Amino acid sequence: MKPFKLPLLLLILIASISLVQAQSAVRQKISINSGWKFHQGELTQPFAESVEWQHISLPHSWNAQDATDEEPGYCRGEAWYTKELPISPNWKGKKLYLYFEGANQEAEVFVNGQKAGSHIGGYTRFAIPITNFIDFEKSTATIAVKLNNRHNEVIPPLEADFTFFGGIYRDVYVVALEPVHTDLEKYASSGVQITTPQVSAEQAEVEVMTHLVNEQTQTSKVEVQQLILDADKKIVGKVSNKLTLKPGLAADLSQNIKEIKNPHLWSIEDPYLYTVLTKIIDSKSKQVLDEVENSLGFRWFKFDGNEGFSLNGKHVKLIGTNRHQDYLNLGNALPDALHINDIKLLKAMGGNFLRIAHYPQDPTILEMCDKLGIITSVEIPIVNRVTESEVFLNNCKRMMTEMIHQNFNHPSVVIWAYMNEVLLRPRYDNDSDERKAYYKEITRQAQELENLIRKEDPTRCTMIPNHGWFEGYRDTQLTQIPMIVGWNLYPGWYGADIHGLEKFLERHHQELSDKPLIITEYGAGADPRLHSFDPKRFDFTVEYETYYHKHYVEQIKKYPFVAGANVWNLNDFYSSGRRDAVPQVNNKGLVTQDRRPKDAYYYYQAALWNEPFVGLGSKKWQYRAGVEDAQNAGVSSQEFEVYSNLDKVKLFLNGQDLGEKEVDRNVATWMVPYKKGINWLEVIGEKDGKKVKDFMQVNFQIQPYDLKSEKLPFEEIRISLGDHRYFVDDLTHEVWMPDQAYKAGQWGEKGDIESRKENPSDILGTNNDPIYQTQQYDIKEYQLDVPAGKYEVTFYFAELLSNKELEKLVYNLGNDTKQEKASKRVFDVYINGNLIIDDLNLAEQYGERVAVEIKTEVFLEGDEGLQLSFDASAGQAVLNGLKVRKEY
Ligand code: GCB
Ligand code: CA
Repeated sequence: MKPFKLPLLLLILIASISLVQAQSAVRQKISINSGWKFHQGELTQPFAESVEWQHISLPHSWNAQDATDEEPGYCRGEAWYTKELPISPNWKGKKLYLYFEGANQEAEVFVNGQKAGSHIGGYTRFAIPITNFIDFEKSTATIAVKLNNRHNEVIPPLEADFTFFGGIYRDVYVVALEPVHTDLEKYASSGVQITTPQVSAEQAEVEVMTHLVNEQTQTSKVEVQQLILDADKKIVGKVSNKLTLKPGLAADLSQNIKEIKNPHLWSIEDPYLYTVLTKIIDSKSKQVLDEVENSLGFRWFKFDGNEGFSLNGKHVKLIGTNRHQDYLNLGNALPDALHINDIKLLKAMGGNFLRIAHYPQDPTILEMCDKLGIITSVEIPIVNRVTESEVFLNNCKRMMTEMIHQNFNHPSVVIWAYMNEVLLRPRYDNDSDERKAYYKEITRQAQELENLIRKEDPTRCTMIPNHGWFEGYRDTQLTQIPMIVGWNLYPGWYGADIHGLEKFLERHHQELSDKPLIITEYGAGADPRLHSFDPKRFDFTVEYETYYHKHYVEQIKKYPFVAGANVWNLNDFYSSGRRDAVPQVNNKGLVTQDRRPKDAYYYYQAALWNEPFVGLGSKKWQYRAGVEDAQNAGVSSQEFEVYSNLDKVKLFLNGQDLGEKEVDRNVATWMVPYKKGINWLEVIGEKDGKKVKDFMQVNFQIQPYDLKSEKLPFEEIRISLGDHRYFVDDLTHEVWMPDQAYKAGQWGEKGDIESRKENPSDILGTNNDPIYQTQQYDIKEYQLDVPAGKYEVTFYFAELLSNKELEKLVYNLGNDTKQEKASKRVFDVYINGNLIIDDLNLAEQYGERVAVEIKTEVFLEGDEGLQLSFDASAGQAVLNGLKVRKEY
């Protein structure tokens, strides 16, 4: 065989690559997510043969199903995980750890039957040393984790508007280290803390603090080397120090690299990252004992009470979202790819800001924010209330310290936060002495946490996010203690007047003029199945959500002292106590639980993008229905919005030009004359010769203006009674129309159309809750002027009133419907005088809040149409929905 010669260039390449190869063989970190077994429930003898185990892989959520079914509540208690961990012979003489990225929320870890360690808190990482429990004679070690997600008064969060899933729901690793290493036990961090004591466009200084451990029995002489690499992995800075490490001790070493000339700054538009490579080298043998890598971004920032936020000396308005970590049907157990997608989704929206609320999240989140240029705030999960105890406070402090150490080196992080709306659900009676003492205790705890952050990380800002009770937070000092005040503001959602927003902001600026302000939350709920051309507060239509956000974005942009704002929320998320249009879900997301954008998401693209943008409104509303125009036979005209950042845009319907419109505050509006069946909509905008487009298909069902029309024969109709909204069934694509007062030739309510009821409750036995959540109350006659023929008529009922103790619907703050007392309700239903349903008693025959669907067939010989009548012998008759389908 001929000797193989590498060309010189290639040799150089290989050399420079090997120089910076990140994961050295020194420090081993391998995931152990596969091959676990799971047991739900308590175990006194975990390894008895009788124990039943289920095969699972991590990440794992044990409530993925039971937190979303129709049974209220979900399992909160003990469960066990176990796994046989293969032991590598290479691990002999090394220091071994199990490294958990997150387990909710009290964990005890056992190795070969012995307790190796424990951790409290569901959202921070932890590293359990296991070396001493391993038998290197054996090929495996038995790992067991006892985990509990019960309510615990000393562990935050105590209560909150999200579901507390249980499980080892993030990655787990084995980490194998040489006896001399950076300290993983320093709150499960990398053991390296990087700061930039001085940074400008011309020059930067880097300080690297390394926490070292020598777990040998003899003294170790080492050299600690810090290399700063640019994005091309070229060395731009270097420092090295010799050190003698005493046996069994930890030592901290601080090293400075003074002159990085013309640093490439990290910014939102250009999130340039350097790498700091930390090496511990044995002075004698020159063997590398440990090597860790951290990213580094050169940037500086400022929050100002008048001027808002600036990054690297340039003013920027921070606009983005909050994010919850769950996903449709997965609970909290997401593969990394889904976390990564979310940050891409935020970036694609034009967002530059993320409030990671209400708890620290998967490590990929901040990695992606660093990479994509998204400014972040991270917080510990104290939500709604505290417990007056030192143990509680100490747990909070521990979480805070873990959060800071674990995420310290991310240039994207600029704020550490704590205590979300901590005055929302106070303990004790109003005005009682206990209440006053409780408020004092909150202030004390806040001050302690504040002091802790300032000590652990003086390079960042602090923040407390409050609910909209100005006096309360001011008087308890919670607006004074942190550096930034966060306000969660919901005027126009929970509060009736949307302009309450401006009043609140101006008040803050007047009374707390030097305090930087962030709108840490604002949002409105929307179920993508619900639509309206006359959207109303709390109706969960996509259109109301968009309306709400338009108003907020305008105000956020208008006030220079508003440093930033975070939509609540990027995604819809599970909240088991909620009874909205989708029960057990908080649907204030700009995208759904499976990350399908709602209109407001596209609106944000128009409002935030710098590149030319056009987007069709209600792009996901692909099945629509409407009444034929009075003047314009065969078509039905409806309002249609386009979102854009251009001055003018053009809309086409089925190739026909509907004209050019001016864009006013990112929105242009047309009346679109749909035809029956498939319609194509296309919008075109142009800037500097560059065209941008968007298109969609709408499948339109037209109700004849005269139901007896021969040109446009009647086929079928669905009406949600007591409702002003359209509802599209996800599964069947059937469109439910809003109800109307009777119009001759058409259909409708013959009595008082205003006699309606609605009740946001979980209607059992259906996914189409919104149809049943509204009803026509005290209904007497309903008429449809359909032509002769054979019809299938379907009635939809639900008893909305209940005397059973309602679960406290704490989060439905803005819902004005009073819970009325139920009383006996019995009624008959007739079609054209014939008795169809006799003595219907919904509560007794089916149960309260149960979806009831009853269908029948009728034959109409003449012109009489369908006359539905209701006759109550007790209480009032009700009807929630109606479907009429012509068979022939
Ligand atoms: C808030 C809370 C958040 C809730 C949100 C809402 O102010 O901080 O946890 O989910 O309101 O939707 O009500
Ligand atoms: Ca209804």
